[in-house]
Amino acid sequence: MLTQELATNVAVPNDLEAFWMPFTSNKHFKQEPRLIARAKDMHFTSIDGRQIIDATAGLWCCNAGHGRPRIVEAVQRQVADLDFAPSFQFAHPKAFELASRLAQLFPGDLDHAFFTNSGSESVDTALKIALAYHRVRGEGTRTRLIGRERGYHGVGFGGISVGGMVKNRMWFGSLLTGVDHLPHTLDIDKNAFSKGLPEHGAELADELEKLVTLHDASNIAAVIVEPVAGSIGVYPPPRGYLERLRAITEKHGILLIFDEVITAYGRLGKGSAAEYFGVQPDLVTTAKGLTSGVIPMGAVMARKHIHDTIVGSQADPKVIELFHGYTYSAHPVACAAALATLETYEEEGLFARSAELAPYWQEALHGLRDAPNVIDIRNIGLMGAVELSPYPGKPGHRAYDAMCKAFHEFDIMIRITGDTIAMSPPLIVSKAQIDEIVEKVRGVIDAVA
Ligand code: PXG
Repeated sequence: MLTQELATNVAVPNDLEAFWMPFTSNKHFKQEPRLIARAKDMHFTSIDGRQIIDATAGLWCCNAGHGRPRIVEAVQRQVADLDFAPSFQFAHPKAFELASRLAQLFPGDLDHAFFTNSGSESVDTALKIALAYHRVRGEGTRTRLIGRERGYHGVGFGGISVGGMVKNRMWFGSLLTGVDHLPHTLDIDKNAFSKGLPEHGAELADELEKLVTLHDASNIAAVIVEPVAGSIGVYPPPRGYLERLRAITEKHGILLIFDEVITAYGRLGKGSAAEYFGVQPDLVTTAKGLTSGVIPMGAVMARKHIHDTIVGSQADPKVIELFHGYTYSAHPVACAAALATLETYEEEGLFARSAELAPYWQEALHGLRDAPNVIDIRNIGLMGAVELSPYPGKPGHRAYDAMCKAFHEFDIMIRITGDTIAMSPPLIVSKAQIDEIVEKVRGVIDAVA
């Protein structure tokens, strides 16, 4: 393949055809590519040498920022020392060290970590653990899974079945059977421009009671929700909603799974949304910020009784208790990256920093209320969304144009979903950079008015 050298000294491919890009409009991208060469701290460097401020922490994952020395060095060292060790029937020390660290980080008795390589795998893992748990306890009729409209739980068949984003489901056949969905919680009529948690909508959790009445609790295994719906465009939960969901699931012996692929590791100023909201789920799915995006890795945190029930189910100690796992579960390089990431969070006090910045972020973001076509602004922690009205008859196009202009003309990376601009800067962002992000987003919104 021919290459050319540009401002960044990075070889640029001149044939973009072979890479079938995920969740991308391939045709348009390849006409007008957005290529990234390097990253450091709060910035990407585009292939033509421009500094692009990262308002999205990559894909909600680079919570410690980019090119952080401790993480880079840990990965370099680990890959030289132990590039791979199997986790089926063998192991390496860092896997145990990391699991113990995570057990301390997550609240209550979420004391056991099952390692995966992505959020999607974490979700499928958690759903399978939920089913196995009930079966081992002799409640094998509990097979139904309940998700929520507009939820995003990755792209495995389990995840899209409990997920509620129509485009992610409609092409792929019958999915898992025995799945129901709670209603989503966005109510722009009542809650537009709420700062933090919206006041209206806690009662939407009561829809779960209707599903219990319909199916009987004895057939329901688990409910999975994102404590803050991220991918759909940042829907903080209505005040009291998560508490109600916990009370109803507990009453009926249904497991509650929080999908914290976005919300864990400081995004809300705490180790987890479970801690932030003071609501104790039975299983927590994570990925992304676990390694600050540097190496793919996910972890499912399970409460003690779930782990002990499954692991304790076999009298014979030589029998495998859970027939599940991935070749790369607890990959040594990923474990090293995760440990160095957690150390970076701790050393630099990044969770506390995120909490301290959240009010500043909120006010800065809500300063966009008077920008053209803005119909709602939502925020919590260091997550934010600005919802725009669509171009007439062309849903999604206004935000798509915004993303392209943001990159090419305003030197900022934003995420979009429908006509919503979503942001989640690395937790190292400064107040001046928050101002810069908001000013650039205002320019972008003006440019697509
Ligand atoms: N659960 C949640 C809550 C997520 O946000 C996944 C599962 C799946 O993770 P993996 O690692 O399999 O992609 C996610 C991922 C976006 C965006 O722009 C969001 C995600 C991924 C890519 C883009 O909103 N979330």
